[in-house]
Amino acid sequence: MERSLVLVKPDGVQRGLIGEVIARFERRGLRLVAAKFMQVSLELAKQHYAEHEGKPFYDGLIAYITSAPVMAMVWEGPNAVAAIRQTVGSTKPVESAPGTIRHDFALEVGRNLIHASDKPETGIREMGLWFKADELVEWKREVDRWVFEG
Ligand code: D4T
Repeated sequence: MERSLVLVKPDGVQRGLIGEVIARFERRGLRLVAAKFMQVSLELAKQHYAEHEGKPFYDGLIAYITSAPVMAMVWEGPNAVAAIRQTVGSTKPVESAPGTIRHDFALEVGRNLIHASDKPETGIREMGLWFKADELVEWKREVDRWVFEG
């Protein structure tokens, strides 16, 4: 079972799209592990986007993610990282496939609404950055056997 960090970024929160994002992951069959509505500190933003430090868009990225509250979540499921990236769409919204979140709700890369971990290892790293171990909820759903094959 893989896990991915998902952030509804400040633009998604301001535009009232938290419920829309959650509904899409629920409908896909993914299971919620943790959720936290929060203001992102400068320190956490820098840790989260460490790989982009020095790039031309870095300062704007840090300003954007710290500009207003975000909804941070962890979702799990078989191949959750790939499934979630697929539902989210490409980094550049105009390159996203129709039906994806970024296609349906966004236009610009600097206002692309949502973050999702890009690899299983990244999911583990990011989950540790954003959540304490006791904030992660281990649970089972009655419907799991109708969604998860194993
Ligand atoms: P995040 O991390 O926000 O989910 O985005 P992605 O995983 O889809 O894309 P990324 O890591 O390559 O980029 C991180 C973040 O930087 C912004 N960005 C990116 C930007 O403003 N201009 C750019 O040219 C690129 C490549 C958008 C997402």
